[in-house]
Amino acid sequence: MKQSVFREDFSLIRIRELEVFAHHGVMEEEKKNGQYFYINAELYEDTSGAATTDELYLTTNYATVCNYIEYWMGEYRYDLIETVAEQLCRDLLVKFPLLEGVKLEIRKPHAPIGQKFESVSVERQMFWRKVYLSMGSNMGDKHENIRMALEALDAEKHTRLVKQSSLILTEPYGGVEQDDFLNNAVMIQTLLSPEALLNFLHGIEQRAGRTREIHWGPRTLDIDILFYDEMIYESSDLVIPHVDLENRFFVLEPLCEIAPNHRHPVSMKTVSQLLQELKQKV
Ligand code: PH2
Ligand code: MG
Ligand code: MG
Repeated sequence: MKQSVFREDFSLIRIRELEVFAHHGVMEEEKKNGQYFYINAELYEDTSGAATTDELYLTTNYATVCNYIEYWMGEYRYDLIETVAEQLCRDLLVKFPLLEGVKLEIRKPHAPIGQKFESVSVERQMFWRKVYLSMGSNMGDKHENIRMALEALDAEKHTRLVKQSSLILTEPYGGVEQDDFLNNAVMIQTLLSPEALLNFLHGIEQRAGRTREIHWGPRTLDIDILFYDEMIYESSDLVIPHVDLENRFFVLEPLCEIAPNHRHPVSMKTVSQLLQELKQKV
């Protein structure tokens, strides 16, 4: 999605030096008296529909955005302009659904510091990230577990459910004797970082009554991150792309239904190619 911003049919709406009075700051006098802030914003979206039809409802109304920023800056009080930039990016992306990304500069020319200076500012950009997930359940009410997970994903305002595959029954993979799984794949958009998304997904698993006992054993609900944009990421508890996806029918089959042409960022093979290769291996 980040790349799509640079496609030719993308444009951006730019707001320069929007003046708003607010009370963000670390110093007591800043909190008490307030000061003027100046905001520069770049709003990324596909404006081609609006541009060809001349219809306002097909784009994001910059007047509404300016009003919202003014309201928002007055409504909250943060110590740091870092926090202001972060939270305002997030809230703009949630509030204005056509936006794919936002870049904000929060400028504070009257910050109370001893020296003469022009201004101090913080810049932050944030985009909706495209993420593919795999879900599986082989204990309890399997359909209900997956339905609950889909509902929870959609209910979180920093995550949007975009596409889902059909549900398939699969034989257990990995050598543990256990009941068949119900599996699917979904595409979401999210503003959460990989680690924050993982935490959120663990919370959903727990709500379904997941306990972590046997490795690869029966579970009420398992949600794995397959791809996160084109990111290649490794930490002690998360590896993206998923390390074993190319060996798993129960992942590739539903994924191929919703994203046959999506490319693995390391091998650069499409999902459909990976599935064909796995079929030939067995
Ligand atoms: N999940 C596992 C281990 N084995 N087999 C199938 N068929 N489906 C799964 O979701 C699954 C599995 C570990 O997460
Ligand atoms: Mg798993
Ligand atoms: Mg898991």
